[in-house]
Amino acid sequence: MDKNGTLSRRTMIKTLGAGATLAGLGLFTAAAAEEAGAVAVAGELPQPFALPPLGFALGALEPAIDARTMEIHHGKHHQGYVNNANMALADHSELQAWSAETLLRRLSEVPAGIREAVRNNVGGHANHSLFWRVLQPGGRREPSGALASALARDFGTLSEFQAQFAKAASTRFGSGWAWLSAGPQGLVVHSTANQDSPLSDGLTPLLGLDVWEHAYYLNYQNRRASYIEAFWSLVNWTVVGEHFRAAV
Ligand code: MN3
Repeated sequence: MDKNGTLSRRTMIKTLGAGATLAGLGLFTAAAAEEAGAVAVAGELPQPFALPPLGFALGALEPAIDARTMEIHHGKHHQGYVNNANMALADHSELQAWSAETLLRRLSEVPAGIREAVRNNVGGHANHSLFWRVLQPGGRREPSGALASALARDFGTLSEFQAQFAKAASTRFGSGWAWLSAGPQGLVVHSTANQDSPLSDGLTPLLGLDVWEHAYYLNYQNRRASYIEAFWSLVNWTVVGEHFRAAV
C-alpha cells in the first residue's frame, strides 16, 4: 500500500501473481479475489499481459502451418499486441486488475482515449492466445461428448458446421477471424473484423481461425481456402470441448 492506501501496480501484480498460483492449486477463493480488487477470473489472461508459450515446437504444425510463419506470428505479431496492450494500459491503474477478457466484455466502459488501442491489442492478445491453444497437437481429432451433441443440435452434422465455418472464414473481407462461439441461443458460427473479440458481442469464443494474411501468406500466398482446409487437420477438439464446458 502507498500513503494513499492504494495498492501500487507492482504490489497488485504480485498479488495477482500469487492469486494465479493459488488458483492453480484450487485455493483461490472468490472472497480473496474480491479483497485483492481482482476482476480477473482463474483461467483468464491477467495484466501485465505476457506472451504465452506455445506448448509445442514451431514446426509441430507442418505441413499445414510452417515453422517460419509460426515464429513470426507468435514471436513478432502476438508479442506486438502484448506490448501495445500493456503500453495502452500503463497509465490506467484503475483497469489493471481487469483480465483481457473482462476488458473486452466491458469495452464500452474503457475510457474513450484508449478504447481503440484496447480493442485492437487486448483483442489481439486474447484471440491469439485462444488460437494457439486450439492448435495444440495431440488432442482429439473430432468433437466428443457435450460439444459434439451441441454441434449436432445446432448444425445437424459436423460437415455442415465445417462448411458454415469455412464460409465465414473465406468471406471475411480483409483481416479478421472466423469463430465458433457459445451464446445465449446456443452455438454460433460468425466472423469478426481486425482483432475484434466475440466477447465484445456477448459471445464466448470456443474455436477461432486467424484469417489475417500474416497467418498464412508465406505458405499459401492468396490461397486462403487451402489454409482454411488445412486448419481442420490441426484442431485440438479436446481443448475446444474444455472451452465449451467452461462457457455453459
Ligand atoms: Mn494473427
